[in-house]
Amino acid sequence: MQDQALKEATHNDMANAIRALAMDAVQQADSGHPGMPMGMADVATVLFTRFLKFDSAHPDWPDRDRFVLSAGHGSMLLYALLYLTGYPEMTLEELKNFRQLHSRTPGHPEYGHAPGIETTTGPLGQGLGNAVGMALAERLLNARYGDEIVDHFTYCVAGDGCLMEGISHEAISLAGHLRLGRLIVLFDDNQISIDGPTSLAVSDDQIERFRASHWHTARVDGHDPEAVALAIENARAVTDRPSLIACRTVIGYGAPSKAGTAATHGSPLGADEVAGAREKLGWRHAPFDLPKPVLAGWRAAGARHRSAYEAWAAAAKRLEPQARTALTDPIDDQVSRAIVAAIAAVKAAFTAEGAKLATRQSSQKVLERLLPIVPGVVGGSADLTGSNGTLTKASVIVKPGDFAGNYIHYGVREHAMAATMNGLALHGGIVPYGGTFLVFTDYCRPSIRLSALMGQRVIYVMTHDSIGLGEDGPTHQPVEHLAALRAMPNLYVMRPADSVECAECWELALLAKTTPTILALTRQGLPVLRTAHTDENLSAKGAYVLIEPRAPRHVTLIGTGSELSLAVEAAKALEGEGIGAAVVSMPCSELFMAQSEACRAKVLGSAPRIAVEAAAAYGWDRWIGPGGVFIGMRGFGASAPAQDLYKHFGITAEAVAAAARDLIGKAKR
Ligand SMILES: Cc1ncc(C[n+]2csc(CCOP(=O)(O)OP(=O)(O)O)c2C)c(N)n1
Repeated sequence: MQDQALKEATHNDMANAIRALAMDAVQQADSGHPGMPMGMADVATVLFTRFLKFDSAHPDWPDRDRFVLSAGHGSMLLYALLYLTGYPEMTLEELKNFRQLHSRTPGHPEYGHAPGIETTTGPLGQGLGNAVGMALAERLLNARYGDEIVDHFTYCVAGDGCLMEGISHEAISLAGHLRLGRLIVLFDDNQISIDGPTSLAVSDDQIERFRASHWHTARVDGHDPEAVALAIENARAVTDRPSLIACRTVIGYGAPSKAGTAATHGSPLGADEVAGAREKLGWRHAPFDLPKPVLAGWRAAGARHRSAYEAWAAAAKRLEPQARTALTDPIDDQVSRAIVAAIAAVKAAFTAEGAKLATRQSSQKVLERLLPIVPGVVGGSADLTGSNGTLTKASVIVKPGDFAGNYIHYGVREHAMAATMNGLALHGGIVPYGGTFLVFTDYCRPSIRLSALMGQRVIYVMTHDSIGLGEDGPTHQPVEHLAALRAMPNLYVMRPADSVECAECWELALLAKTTPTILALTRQGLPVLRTAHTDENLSAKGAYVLIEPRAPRHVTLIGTGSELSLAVEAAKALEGEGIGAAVVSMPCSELFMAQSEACRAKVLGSAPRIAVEAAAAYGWDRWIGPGGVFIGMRGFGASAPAQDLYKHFGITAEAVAAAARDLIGKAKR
């Protein structure tokens, strides 16, 4: 029955249904991008009706093919496809509410707004990076679970804009190197972007570019369904390289006077042009009205793989329960408990040993302990493995075409590393961590923002977190980065002060299901400040009192990371003078913000406050309050041994103690 319906609906009618929905929804919203969906309707119809393995009734099928719309402005293409193929949440009403508040159809596809939206796209090129991550996740899980459980393709629609973005270079290069044969990019080669023809700004030979990165390539007429189908078939057969299919299309296909021009890119076509397009396409139906056979054909496409889904579900049932859960939830309750127990043991050992360690080293030691108990964790570094401490004894390197490992050499590709990690997390079954220097969060930031916006558990191991890195100098010394990262919603910025806090922060990061984490770690050694062991994760509240003075609190010293020891030293000196100085450690201000007012007030107290952090002051006013003092950086750093830099910039225990005396004196006056 279903196959019959699919046979009876003609390709043209099915593609025109996408075009009509796109132009009508944009018209109704009076904003949006009709050109791209109209141009790519033929390619998408071929993909969704003949190849894409999915079942609209089971959008969470772990072994579904992934479809990533990297050219996110063409969101109506995706929404139309989800509606047509019968995803229950994507109703006609939602299409009519395109771009309206609380709809499932925002301007750009947003992960979590409706099943079938695999990732948030809009910032061009990010989707391509995510697709690389998904294709990599598929191979990694295939190596663990076998073909019966994980064996799918990742398709990505990218436009000229995606391919002009720098991230595309990194992503393409990484995918080609790793030989991700299950990745197929469909390039909407319409030679138009916003300013006009792409020839205004770019003249790359994309085929040659991809070929140079070891991709299989093909060029087709994107309006010839058979040619597109053959190209996809060929691409699927190439298993040792990713594939690019450059689909030559006409933007706004069907619009009588605007097709092929930038006028269709990002504005409604206008009533006359829409009417003309209906005429030209031979589509005689009212807006949002779809003839039954066409809708039936599409719905049949949405159910084409039902029996494959059922076969998969039966195979999945035969898995060990833990392995089955791990496919979608690598850190379930059982693994969470194991993590908590392991962290408590690591903390106890750190406290007992009392060794001075850089937090990047403590982080590595924690990972050594964690990796064997959390098999879903996949690490890596952007060519700073030794510096970041991201490799462990349990790490096995992923090599081109060999995906049995759990560690990725991302190369010097920070941006693609971050976008790939988003893809790994979004795919499910994997919790990614990856390292570089904290200063290069700037090179990852657009992807970090998407980790946060999508609520993905991605762990950024960012070492060399201040002037404390020393001789490499100001190009490598983060100053404003902590403040900039703390400004981002739904991102935990954790700056542990010693090895014990470092372990606690790892636990928090791994258990933060819907929030990414930046672990800001030191290059230089730090003393253990948590000298009394407790199983309790004191970092969980974001800040806590490390030292409460015997004398009444005259002043509260707040520190993070490497500077907490300066606060401790200052407090000791002040104690000798009869000044009661409390020391508050604040490894994560976001978590502290989430505490009750009463809890925060208890930690911070009512005495005057001094904060010390080898970074910019921005944001610290909130914690030191009016009249408080901040001791930190006022400009860029310099190249010198770390000790000299701390002295030079006045970030010392003596400076903290002097500021405290001054502040107390003022308070007394
Ligand atoms: C990083 C980023 N920069 C700029 C934009 C704004 N923008 C949206 S679409 C677009 C042009 C894209 O051209 P193309 O990929 O050819 O899409 P088409 O015109 O074919 O729809 C631009 C510059 C964006 N979304 N993301």
